[in-house]
Amino acid sequence: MSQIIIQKETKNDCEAKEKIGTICEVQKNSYVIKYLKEEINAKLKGSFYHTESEFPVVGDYVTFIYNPNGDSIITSVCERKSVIKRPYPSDHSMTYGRNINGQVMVANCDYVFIVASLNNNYNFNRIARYVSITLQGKSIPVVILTKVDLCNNPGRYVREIEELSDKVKVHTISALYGIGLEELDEYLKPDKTIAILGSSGVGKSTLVNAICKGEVMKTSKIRESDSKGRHTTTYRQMIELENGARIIDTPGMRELGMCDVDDGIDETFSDIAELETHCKFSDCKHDTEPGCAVKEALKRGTLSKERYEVYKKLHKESNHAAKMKKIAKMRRKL
Ligand SMILES: Nc1nc2c(ncn2[C@@H]2O[C@H](COP(=O)(O)OP(=O)(O)OP(=O)(O)O)[C@@H](O)[C@H]2O)c(=O)[nH]1
Ligand SMILES: [Mg+2]
Repeated sequence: MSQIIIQKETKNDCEAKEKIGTICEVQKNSYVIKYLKEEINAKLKGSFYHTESEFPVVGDYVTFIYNPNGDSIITSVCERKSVIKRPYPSDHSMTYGRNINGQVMVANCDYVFIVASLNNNYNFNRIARYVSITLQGKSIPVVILTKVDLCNNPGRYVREIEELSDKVKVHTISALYGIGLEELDEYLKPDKTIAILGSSGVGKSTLVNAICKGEVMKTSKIRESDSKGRHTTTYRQMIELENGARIIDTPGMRELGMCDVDDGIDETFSDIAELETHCKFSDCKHDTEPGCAVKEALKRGTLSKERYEVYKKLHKESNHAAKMKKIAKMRRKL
């Protein structure tokens, strides 16, 4: 269909008219744009390299000038409705890098599937962190606990995630044995975009293949010695399902660092954020101050100590990121 449309246009028409497509793959300096049903290779317009404009990421809508004889040219990135961000790999690059606000990994996702496997990979703090980052970036977090076929007591983990936040849904699945997959249909609707995030080896690509009912992504066995994955997926890739839903498979991450995501943390732990508004002093540190609603809830047992510790730890990290950003801003002004 799209091919017909593209072929009908004369060369001059194609060069003159800007089109809008979606970035479905990024590799070093080359991009693949999904335009109708076509995949079009593209490069960035030179001005991207001389200005502060953000480079496109998978999920971005971009304007481009179609070139039937070679790489098309991306001219701009459309406004993003949601992002998943992380800090640049080191404090150094965060300070001197082109964007001190952090590195956008994927854009315009309606849902983020936060994938953890139920064999040695489950880590409550890590999931809380992913949820906060997702909410901060304006996507909806969905926790997917995979490899349920290898776990005797999945209910324990499900309850823990349900108690983490009322903003989060949780599903247990086995992509290998087709267990629980039908529960995901509610997200896989036409025009919805879903990013799949999680550590290497948890079964992200196996899940993509199960959803697509075919081997779209390469998968490989985890190491037997420590159950860790082998970083099989090496770049982010968007796959469109027949019904028009889009899934973005991503490489496994060792750790997802945090930018300043205070709002996302407060949204995740909305009960604690709400409690804080009842403290006598607005700048209460929940330490020795009188009239502290948080300490009172901890004493009464209506707030669990463990949950509060995770909340505090995430805020501490987020505050550090905010400080780094301030320093970077000041350095830029010098
Ligand atoms: N038992 C069991 N094994 C699974 C399940 N899902 C995936 N696996 C296995 O886990 C291994 C890793 O799966 P992948 O899909 O490659 O993992 P990944 O998360 O994409 O890993 P990276 O691409 O490295 O980030 C493979 O051997 C899969 O067969 C499951 O539901 N049950
Ligand atoms: Mg993979």
